[in-house]
Amino acid sequence: MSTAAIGQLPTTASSGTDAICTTYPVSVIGQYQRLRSARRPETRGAERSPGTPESRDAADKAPRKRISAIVELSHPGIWVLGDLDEDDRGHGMGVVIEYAGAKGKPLWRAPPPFRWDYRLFADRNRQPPPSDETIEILIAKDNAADHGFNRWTINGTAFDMKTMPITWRLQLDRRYRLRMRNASDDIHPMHLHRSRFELTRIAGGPTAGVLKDVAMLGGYQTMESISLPISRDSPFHCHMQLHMDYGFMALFQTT
Ligand SMILES: [Cu+2]
Repeated sequence: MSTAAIGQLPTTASSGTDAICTTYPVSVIGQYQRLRSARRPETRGAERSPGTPESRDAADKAPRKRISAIVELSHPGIWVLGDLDEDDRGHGMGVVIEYAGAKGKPLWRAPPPFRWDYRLFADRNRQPPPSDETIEILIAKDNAADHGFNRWTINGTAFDMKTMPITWRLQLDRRYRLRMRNASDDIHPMHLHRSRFELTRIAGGPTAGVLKDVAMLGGYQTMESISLPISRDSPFHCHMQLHMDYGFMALFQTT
């Protein structure tokens, strides 16, 4: 899920400076760095933050889910900027932040308990536009069904990469609500290729103004979005390669 490794390419910083953290392929940061904002409305796939930047100790990250953030560096030393999960972090999900002149081994300091919520970035004054039609998307897993690998289905069908069937035929002048229901315990970064959607409901609550092309769907959760016009021939899939390769994909054709 990541190409970063602890000890690889240490980032040197001076005390008190801010580092623009737009490309770190990591999930979460320790309490001695603070995530100050995540915003760039013009960036495809980034959280759109119409209000005041939020300050957080951590951020959620997934394959191809991009976050534009500023990391405040105000505690000299050598720190690990990495995944909250100790096992994943130990296998390379992190980078070292090294202040100029600091000596010693990189330290990890766990942040306080943390729960990510896209609604941090919502526009509370916005009413999402109505949809012309709802597309129901039920995601399920068949454990070890394909030569020992898990097989993934959307509405009961594992996508066939050889025949590439059209799953939904849409009209360009219609607006679609995508209702994604996750009948598995895995988290999936849901991706609509070449198109974006606006989150309208997540984890049981309404929201508006968050534009994404990748959004995390939690285990056994439901997420709804309103599509902006969906581009012609847009694949819709989980952005974890193994899930996509084993059936977790559908194809929209818009005319
Ligand atoms: Cu997945």
